[in-house]
Amino acid sequence: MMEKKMVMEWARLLMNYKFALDEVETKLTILNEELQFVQHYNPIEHLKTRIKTPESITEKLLRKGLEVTTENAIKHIRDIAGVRVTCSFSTDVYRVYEMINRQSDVQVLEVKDYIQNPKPNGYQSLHLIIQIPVFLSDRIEHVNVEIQLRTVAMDFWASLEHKIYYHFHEDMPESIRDQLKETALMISSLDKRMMGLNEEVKRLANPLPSLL
Ligand code: 0O2
Repeated sequence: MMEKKMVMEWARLLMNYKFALDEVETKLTILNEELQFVQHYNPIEHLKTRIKTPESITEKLLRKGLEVTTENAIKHIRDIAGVRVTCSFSTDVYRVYEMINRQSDVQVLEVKDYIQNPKPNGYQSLHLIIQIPVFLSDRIEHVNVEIQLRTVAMDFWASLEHKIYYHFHEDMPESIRDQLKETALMISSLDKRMMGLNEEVKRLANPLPSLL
């Protein structure tokens, strides 16, 4: 009986995160489609959402030395619901961030700018923890969602690094570590070149009239 109650508690918790994720996905899709309509330009290339599995939540709580309860999950794990937003250029990353930040029902709780300050291994992304209200039948739940924003090139690097990390964990050979750092720098410079190229094309090409 006790077990059934716990299962229901976790199912409800995950459901709330799913609702929050649906809301954030809709917000981002609206921004992208509206900009496509008024400026003939879509800042977002891909959107991917995921909910952490109960196993992964449990593992993270135990790693933090915490008891596995829904209260602790809500309080201490801010990335149960996650959205990964891939943009063409880093200017788009910050543009999407600004648009989200301006929305009155969104509270930005935390910003980690690994683009301005990459991680020591070279990882780049802009991470936001936001909180949004989810309107349920009898109450409002304020739910945290992690948004990771990055360019296509940063995403290419991060997905390869993730696979490599999976093989070696903390014992990554130095030569691989060095090559990852080197390729991260190449990604940065590629992003800058592509952005410059895009600016030049915008200057030279006949723009479609903006509807704004
Ligand atoms: P998954 O499978 O993507 O969910 P915190 O969540 O704050 O306790 P941390 O590490 O300080 O832990 O958070 P941070 O730095 O914001 O990173 C969280 C997520 O960013 C990770 O989630 C990864 O998705 C991604 N990330 C962070 N660092 C790296 C990196 O070096 N390489 C790659 N490829 N991804 C990174 P999870 O929970 O680790 O995994």
